[in-house]
Amino acid sequence: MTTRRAIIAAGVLAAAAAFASSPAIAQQKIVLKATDVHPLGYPTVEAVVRMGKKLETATNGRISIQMFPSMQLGGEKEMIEQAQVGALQIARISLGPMGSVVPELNAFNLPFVFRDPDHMKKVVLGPIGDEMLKKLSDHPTAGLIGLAWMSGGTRNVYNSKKPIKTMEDFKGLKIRMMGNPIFVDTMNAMGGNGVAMGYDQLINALQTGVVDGAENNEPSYASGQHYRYAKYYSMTQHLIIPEILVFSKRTWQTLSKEDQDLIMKTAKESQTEQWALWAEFEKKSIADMKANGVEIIPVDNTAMAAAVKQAVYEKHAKPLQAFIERVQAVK
Ligand code: GTR
Repeated sequence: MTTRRAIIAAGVLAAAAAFASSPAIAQQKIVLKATDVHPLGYPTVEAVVRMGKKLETATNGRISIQMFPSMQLGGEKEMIEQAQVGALQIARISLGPMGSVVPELNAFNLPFVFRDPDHMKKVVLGPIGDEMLKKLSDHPTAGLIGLAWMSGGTRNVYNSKKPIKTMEDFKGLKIRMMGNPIFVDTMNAMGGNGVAMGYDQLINALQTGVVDGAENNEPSYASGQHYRYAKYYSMTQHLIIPEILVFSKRTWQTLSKEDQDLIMKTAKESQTEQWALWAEFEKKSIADMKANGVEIIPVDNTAMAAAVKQAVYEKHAKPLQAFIERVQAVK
């Protein structure tokens, strides 16, 4: 058994013990294991920590959240797997790796599908976002309940070699992308070589030169200190990907309706809090980047957007067309 499998198996046993549904232990303490790739203090982590405090207050300590930040339980692929089997309860992940779980979610993973972060917010916090959460929760094999959406800012490309301003500048550069074919194809269409890899492997890959760069929002780049290995941050703004808070369906089914409602309510509150925390944290991250000598390069992304829309939409967007049109109609 691999270590990862062993961890998951141990987690399943522990979870089964913790969530045994006999009425006699219904009042027992419920400790919800939550995880995130980011460190304590990062907006997504802080919002879930606050959600835990609210749950404790509302239930006199009967329900609480134990947070495992900083990839302590592995990368996002592992988080999804552990939530599916009930080895953990709450995972805050990017929507990026969720495309392989529920393909419709990829409508939000397409490059340039949102005009700007405000447009993304309007869509995901409106009826289309609700519908997507329901699609996830109702999915027969996904094994996850969709709780809430969070902000993931706008993603830009950074690298260790040179300032990237045009598609020509990407030539020969290996750029790490999240594990979803849409993103690898996006990078290839922009002119670079997309390499799929988990976030948990990225810092090492940057350090050893396995990749020349990656792409992310300012908060991830700054809090992960990726500037130590890749100082050129080019404002390509190619992806605006929402973050999602998911809950293990296996555990969910063992909870009372009241507990489910309370978790849902506090999750929606954490969504609002995260969005507010994000705005501040983004500013702070840009200041950190400047203080650490990052070169922030303005980019005219018109040609990149055109190339990406042709290649990536041709290949991935056809089954999602109806959703895309509805997304773009949101003003
Ligand atoms: C971050 C996001 C993470 C993770 C990471 C990545 O912006 O918050 O959930 O997906 O990007 O690039 O893998």
